Amino acid sequence: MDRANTIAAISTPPGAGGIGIVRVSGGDSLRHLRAIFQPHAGSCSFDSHRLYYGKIAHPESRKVLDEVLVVYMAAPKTYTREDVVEIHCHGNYLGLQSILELLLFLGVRLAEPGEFTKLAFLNGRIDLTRAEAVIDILSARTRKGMDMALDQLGGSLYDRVDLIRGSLVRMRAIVEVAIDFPDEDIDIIDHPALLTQLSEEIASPLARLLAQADQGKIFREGISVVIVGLPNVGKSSLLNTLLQEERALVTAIPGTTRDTIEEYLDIHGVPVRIVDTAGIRQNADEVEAMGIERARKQIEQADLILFMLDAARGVEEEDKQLFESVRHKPLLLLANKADIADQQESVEQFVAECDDVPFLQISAKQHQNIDALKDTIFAIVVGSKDQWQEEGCAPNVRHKDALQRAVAAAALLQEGLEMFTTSDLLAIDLQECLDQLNAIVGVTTTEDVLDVIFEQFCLGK
Ligand SMILES: Nc1nc2c(ncn2[C@@H]2O[C@H](COP(=O)(O)OP(=O)(O)O)[C@@H](O)[C@H]2O)c(=O)[nH]1
Ligand SMILES: [Mg+2]
Repeated sequence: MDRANTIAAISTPPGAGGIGIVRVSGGDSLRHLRAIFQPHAGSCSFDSHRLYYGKIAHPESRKVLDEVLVVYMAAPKTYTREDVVEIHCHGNYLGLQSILELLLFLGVRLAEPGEFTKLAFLNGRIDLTRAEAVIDILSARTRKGMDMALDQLGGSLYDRVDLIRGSLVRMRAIVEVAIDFPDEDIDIIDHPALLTQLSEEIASPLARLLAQADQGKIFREGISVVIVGLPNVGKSSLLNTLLQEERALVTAIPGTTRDTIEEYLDIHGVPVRIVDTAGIRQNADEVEAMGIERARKQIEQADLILFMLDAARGVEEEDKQLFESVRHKPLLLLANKADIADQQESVEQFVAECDDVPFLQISAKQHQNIDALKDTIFAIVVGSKDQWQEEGCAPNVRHKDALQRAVAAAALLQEGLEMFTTSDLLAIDLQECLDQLNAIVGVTTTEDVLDVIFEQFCLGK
């Protein structure tokens, strides 16, 4: 009996809630549960996957720690594939903490972050892409992001990688036969056929997956959009309109916004961090100047700048100077106050001068063209919506890195086939390509890579 191999953690977040759950996994789970659980019915059979009502009490002092529901789940049909016990308590962290401490006192070990999911992976219940999907489900900021993660948990990424692996394995079998019969090398390998297979079943699907990695990053991590413009053009009004709440102060007095304000917005499933800045101008007082300094920092980190003009005031020299200072960033030009656009001409002239920058007329106050603004932001950062929805797969940074290496190996393989290279050399590139895909699904993944992955989890998952 290896005591240290039974682990426990509080699986619900800190703070008060309706219920809180202590989770235990390992061969001694049931034994410990029996020691601390007093069933309401006097005794219970602990049938697997059944909920029992009772109390948790200290085995020696008999002190009751909480009134609970407990469930014992027998291996292997559990999250970790080991015996699992869950204790559903009142959602007070003090109560949860004392039950966890009691388990530790009995010899259970405190689980590391992500250890339950790591066990699910190590015990072969899920592959590595599915384990990573669990992280994404827990951290998704939009419904769309969560749906994508659920697809990945369902095997969307695994299946696509596995198809390519299958093709590589078939190709390797042919090449290995050729290695065994070196004299008949040329006859065994049908070069044109392998080139077609390489292109259709390996290189193209790899390229498609790689293309989706960038979109995956956007949906997973989101983007940062910063509203920039002179004081009083309507930046804070736009932030409020986008958020549909009065988040930032709006007044007719220039210099009202003195600090940067940021909030999250869901634009067609992309988590967008939208930042309202202090209007950048000369002759600002000390506090406003500090706000302007912060605005500059936000601008440098931004994925997209919404550069706002005031169509009622028109474009002045100071607008142009400010525009030049952000010209190096991805830009969307907005002419605000379309409802009272008295200086339409000067705006149109300015827009004509920078014809490579996308442009929209809006009214932040009257909510004009706000949907078009969201669509445009989405189109600039993601591309067309239809293109995305076709294939619901989102490789993460780790997958992307491996995919790039696999693509490079596939290119070498193609070159080798075209030049009738010897089979043993072809086999090297084939294996490299396969190794990279194996790393994605976790067939060959080193311990330190696994550590990095599971460290991203919170405690109790
Ligand atoms: N008519 C009109 N006024 C607006 C519009 N957007 C903002 N304003 C007004 O312009 C003034 C400055 O707005 P504010 O959002 O504080 O500008 P900021 O300094 O750029 O943040 C306020 O009086 C707003 O009510 C708009 O679309 N139309
Ligand atoms: Mg403002």
